[in-house]
Amino acid sequence: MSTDAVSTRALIIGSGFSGLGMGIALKKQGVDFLILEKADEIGGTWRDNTYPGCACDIPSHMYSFSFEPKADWTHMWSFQPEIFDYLKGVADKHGLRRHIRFGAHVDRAHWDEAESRWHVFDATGQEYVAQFLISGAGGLHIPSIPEIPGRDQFGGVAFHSAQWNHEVDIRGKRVAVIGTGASAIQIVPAIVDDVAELQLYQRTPAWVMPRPNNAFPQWMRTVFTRVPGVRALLRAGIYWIHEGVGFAMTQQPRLLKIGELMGKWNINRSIKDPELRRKLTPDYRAGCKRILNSDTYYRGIANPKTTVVTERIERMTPGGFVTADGAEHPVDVVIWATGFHVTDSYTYVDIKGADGEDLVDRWNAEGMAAHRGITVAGMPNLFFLLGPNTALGHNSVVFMIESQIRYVAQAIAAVDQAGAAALAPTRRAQDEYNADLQRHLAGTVFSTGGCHSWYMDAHGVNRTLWSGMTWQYWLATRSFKPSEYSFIRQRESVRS
Ligand code: N01
Repeated sequence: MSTDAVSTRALIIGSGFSGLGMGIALKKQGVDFLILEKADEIGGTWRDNTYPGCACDIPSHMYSFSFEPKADWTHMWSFQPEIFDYLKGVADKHGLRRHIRFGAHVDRAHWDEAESRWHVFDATGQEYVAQFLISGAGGLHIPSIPEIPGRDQFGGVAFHSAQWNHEVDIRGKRVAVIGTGASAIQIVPAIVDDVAELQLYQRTPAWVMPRPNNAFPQWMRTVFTRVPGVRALLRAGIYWIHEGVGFAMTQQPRLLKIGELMGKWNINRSIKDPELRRKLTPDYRAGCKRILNSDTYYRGIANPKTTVVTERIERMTPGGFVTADGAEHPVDVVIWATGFHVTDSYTYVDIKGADGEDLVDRWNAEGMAAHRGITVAGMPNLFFLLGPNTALGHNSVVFMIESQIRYVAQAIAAVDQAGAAALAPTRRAQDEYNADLQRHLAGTVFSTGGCHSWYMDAHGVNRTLWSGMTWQYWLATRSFKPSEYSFIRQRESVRS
């Protein structure tokens, strides 16, 4: 340990919903901690994504901490500035800022067995030492831009949806949006009126459900604020409606046909051209990829300024795109709404656990897997929030994060109670848990729905989504089970 290393008991990576929620829990538990944040502000995904139209596709009364309700959300599905403000308010209220090191981009960490401590380094070389290391980095923060031949020759402006360049004036420009995922469907209607021409490059159409998102009238917000129980009732209603969708996705995929009828109705009410309707209608089961919701996306497409390009992009030129049919598409601005490095996100941090074992090598060889999505055999005192197989296709990930935070807090308490230095799940417990998880996933729409999605890794194994409903995950993580763990005293090996 260098002389200027910063020591604390727990290090948390990231200050989004996960990192902030974990910080609040550790504060309550009296565990000294530091949050390492790569940027100069808190907020994670809700700080980074500032694209026009950016909003949450889960209702805000559910997509918020259960212990920090906000009665006066302006919309059912709030826009990014309001969610960002909410998180800043939570950080301030709980006095978290003094626990945060901004500009600390973690790029490597190793477990020192003799000391039973993690040594963590940021990109500037600053060293941090802690007994517990908790990643709240999530899996949707490293932009993915396709390697299209000629991309570096493009003479216009190009940026990723999560790195929106607000210096660029898109008014009157020929703009290309690449991708038709959750980000793109919000961007298209938000910019179409401003641009001269909008080319939307679609590889796979999404199922997009209707979503009326008018602002809550003031009287309703007053009721949520003043009448006891109403807001909680709304949250419960939202929760169980989404769990109903989760039931269909994970137990009865055939029920999703009902959603497909709604999706088709959503297309038909805005799009009159039968050929365009055909292009926009998915040929896979709804839910196989993330189900999207918007009342404005298809209207944006119906705008005469919009062209949907379904031919494969072959290459880029200084002036735009050339598609597989040989057509040239001149553009001034390219917006990559092409998603994130998800199943390989772990390769961006170098983590070495017990006996110097490299987590990247392990997961490259075996696939990304953790015990209950949180801890990893051979990696003492390392915890993941929104780790492997804990993302959702149907409900609020904040619910999952809260379950995990509770579990991590219990694990830390268990180490202290046992008078140990560290713990790691046994290989057996982790393998049994994951074998069961994969068995359940095999019957879900994510596996059977006939699509290609970012839920799957390079080997076609779902390493991202939870296999059931969220209350089942809550049950699976509600109480920490010491019997699934090896407890480690200093200088002891953790291999089991
Ligand atoms: O990214 P995506 P996103 N040529 O990966 C296409 C969350 N989120 O940023 O489907 C042409 O979903 C790709 O095509 P295909 C949410 O969890 C949440 O939109 O692979 N196209 C796809 O259409 C979401 O799922 C909110 O065939 C290419 C698109 O790019 C996740 O973030 C809001 C291509 C990428 O879609 C990611 O959403 C926004 C290529 N070479 C996002 N490569 C909330 O409201 C990729 N594509 C909570």
